Amino acid sequence: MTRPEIPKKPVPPYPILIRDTRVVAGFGRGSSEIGIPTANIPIEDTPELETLPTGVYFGFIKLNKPSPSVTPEPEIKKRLDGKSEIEFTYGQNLQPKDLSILPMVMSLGWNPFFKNEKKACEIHIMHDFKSDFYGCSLSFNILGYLRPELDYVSVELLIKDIQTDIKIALDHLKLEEYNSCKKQLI
Ligand code: ADP
Ligand code: RBF
Ligand code: MG
Repeated sequence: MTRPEIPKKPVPPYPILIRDTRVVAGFGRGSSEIGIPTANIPIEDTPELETLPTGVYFGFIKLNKPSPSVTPEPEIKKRLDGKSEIEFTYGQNLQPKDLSILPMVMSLGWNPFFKNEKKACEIHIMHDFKSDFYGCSLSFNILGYLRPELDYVSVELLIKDIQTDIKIALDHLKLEEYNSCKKQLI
């Protein structure tokens, strides 16, 4: 695949700002099978995500830690496959530095490599979290398009492409015209 050229500043329709959505459970493959965790976001609540073409995108994300008085009690929920269970903590374990405006890459689509039957929006955040944050409320902006979704002959090649996505995203997000879009999330 030759990757599309990425402009040196966001060009319309970007930036696309998505406010006050939340982390839901996926299949649990991100961490276990590819070693790249992705916070899954519900598509059906967000018209911008329903109409956006499938593919890989980049931008910034801000997790919100609600005050303890309005945060639901931690809860155990079943995964999409109904098999394993996960704890929804609603972001109550997040540390102050986890709440800064962080760079991210986003995959929107059918994950052809895994033959999903449901379109998924998944965000990998370039940050080292010490705990999960299922149920956490968050806002993000989409600042550009990296490439189409692809099928792969091996999981290693999928991982390699995601690592390249991360590098290209970080290089562009450093540029002033992209970096200044952080202010949308303050
Ligand atoms: P799932 O299929 O349930 O989304 P993953 O294996 O993709 O499972 O793991 C995702 C979860 O890992 C996220 O919901 C989040 O709580 C946590 N997580 C930890 N570090 C990160 C990170 N850097 N980016 C995204 N999610 C992360
Ligand atoms: N899955 C695919 O099948 N094809 C892809 O091209 C693809 N690109 C991705 C790019 C990024 C930046 C991320 C975070 C994920 C991508 N995935 C892709 C999704 C990956 O298969 C998914 O995160 C795991 O299946 C865990 O749900
Ligand atoms: Mg995930």
